[in-house]
Amino acid sequence: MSNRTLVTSALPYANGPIHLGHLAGAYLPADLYVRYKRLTDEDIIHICGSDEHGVPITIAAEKEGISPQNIVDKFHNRNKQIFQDFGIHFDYYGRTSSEVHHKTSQEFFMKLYENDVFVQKTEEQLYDPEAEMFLPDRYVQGTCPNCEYDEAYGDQCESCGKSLSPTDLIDPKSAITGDTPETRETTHWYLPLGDFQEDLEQWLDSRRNWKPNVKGQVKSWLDDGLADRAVTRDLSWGVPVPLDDADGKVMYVWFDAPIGYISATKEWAEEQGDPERWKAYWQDEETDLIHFIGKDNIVFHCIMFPATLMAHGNYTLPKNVPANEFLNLEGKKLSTSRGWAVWLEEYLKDFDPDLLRYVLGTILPETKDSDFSWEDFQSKVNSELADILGNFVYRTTSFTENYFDSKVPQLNSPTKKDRKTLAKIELQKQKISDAYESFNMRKAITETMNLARIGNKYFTEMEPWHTRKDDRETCANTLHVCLQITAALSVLFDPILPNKMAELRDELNIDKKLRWAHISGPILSSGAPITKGTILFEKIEDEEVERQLEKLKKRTRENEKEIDYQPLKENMEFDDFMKMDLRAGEIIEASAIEKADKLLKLKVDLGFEERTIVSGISNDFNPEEIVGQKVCVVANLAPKKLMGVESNGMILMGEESDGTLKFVGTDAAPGSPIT
Ligand code: B3M
Ligand code: ZN
Repeated sequence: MSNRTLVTSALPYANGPIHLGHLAGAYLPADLYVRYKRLTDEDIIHICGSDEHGVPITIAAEKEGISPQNIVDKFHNRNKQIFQDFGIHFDYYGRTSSEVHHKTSQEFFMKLYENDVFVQKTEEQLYDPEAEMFLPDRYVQGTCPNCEYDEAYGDQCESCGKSLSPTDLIDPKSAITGDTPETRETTHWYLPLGDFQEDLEQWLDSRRNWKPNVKGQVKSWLDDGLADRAVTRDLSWGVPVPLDDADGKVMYVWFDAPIGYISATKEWAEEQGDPERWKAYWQDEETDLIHFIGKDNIVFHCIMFPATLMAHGNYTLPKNVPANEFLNLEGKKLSTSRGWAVWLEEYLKDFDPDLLRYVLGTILPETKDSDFSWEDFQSKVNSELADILGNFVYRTTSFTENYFDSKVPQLNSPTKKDRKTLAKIELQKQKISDAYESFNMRKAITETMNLARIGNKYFTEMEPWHTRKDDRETCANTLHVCLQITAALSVLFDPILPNKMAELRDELNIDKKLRWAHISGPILSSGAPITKGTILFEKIEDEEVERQLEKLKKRTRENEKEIDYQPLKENMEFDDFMKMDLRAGEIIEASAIEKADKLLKLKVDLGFEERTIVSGISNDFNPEEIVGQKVCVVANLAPKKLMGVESNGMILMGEESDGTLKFVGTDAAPGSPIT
């Protein structure tokens, strides 16, 4: 096992502030992991920074009417600060507009160019004559050729998850002028990913302990065969392509952004006064490179970037990419544009960062999408942090102050129960380590809280309030055991609750530099002085939860006022309508479709037969919850293949202004015509 690790967290676009979805996807799990590893004295650094290029930046700048530079300056500083306030610790927070980054990515580009890796192609691309520019990526929207979703972007369809080129879109429209673009010829450099297929497959096969959802997604990309990917764009914002014949061309943001991890490591090494040190993290086979990202970034980190590193040579490849799924809010998909999000800056005005670190940590979307609700937040703060951890620590320290003169009592002839309880510390420590090592942060947190549960139960069963009167020795042993557990908790909980645990270690007068190995203990020596604990966690009142919900709803109501309802389509003839055969049906089976983010494969009972229908509803519904759902089906729609599955019909859905989908239901028996 290596003992040097480089952890990277996805570089957030510097086009908006950080919200709960970002935290749950990459930053909190990465920080938990790094803080744990640091306690084990491993050589580990955590690198992040702002992604300051690409269409997301220029579109945001255009919306705000300021320059791209102004946008990135504003959000780089804001986001750096907010991560710090929330206790997400990076060894270095770089930015891709830095000189070192421009130089590093240009060196990469040139090395690949000189190695003859790129394919240069001149092709027709979409062009907006009024805006006088080509329309790469999100500058164009249209209908997805794969699933017919009509707001697909030029780089990806958010409905079926397929990655696209602008020219794939049916009925494309410029995002700048709304006009239908024309096509013009332009030349670009492509990374022929197919050339790396075999090496990528080998590399993936050699990786152990990956999350099945990540490995599955990468495997299915590979199974489909890899196509050429353009690594340059006709844009004025980005890292200029360092070739003579490349005027007005910059690198594709997904080519330069991951190289940003390397640039930031170089800047970190420079700051350490050891400019060559970055090489140990990037070029030494013994170093474990771990990328924490959200699931929408998997293809870039598991195919494109590794291929770039292979093409360059001399770089280590990622050891693991523990990508998370998405976090929903109050049962609905997060949407920053509609105000359906909780921004970190806003959260920190009302609550302590540690509370959210804990609660979010227990619901991280590690294997499937998960949901954050304020009610659950309140319940976990009150019944877990306050009632279990806070209560245990408080009753232990205040009892010690009141009846043992604020000193750790001696352990004399402990009973089997005392010894067994003490041994639980080591047992839990091991379980927690295993969970962190396998990127199972939720489990690590649950097992950490379980030690506080064990302590609480033991305290209650031992009834020290009785033994203190007639059995001093037993009482002393009870408190000794509870204090050792408290001390162990102050280290075990450190990755999760760094601020609160620093306070607790102060109260216990124990060394701030306590490491993971010390947990095996005993940490406290008999007779050592401790201070009576303060209440670590205050309970959250119902009114506070209501206030947060109201804030969220008010913001979306305000946003809703601005909603432009879709204009009505043209009238149609009665006879045309009558061609449509609508039937009542019932979903009898539902399952996810690999790699298709939004699609579910449904089996629908239509009375006279059972049908397979593919439906783009997986963002709103889990397969399990919709079995038994009564639906209206367009039953005579011509069959169509979606992501390799033949769909025979369409399920009618209502779509609310925030994109939330609701079934159009009917109580009629399956097969009944809907007229
Ligand atoms: N900025 C996308 C995102 O924020 C992108 C990540 C880059 S990581 C190299 O989701
Ligand atoms: Zn699609």
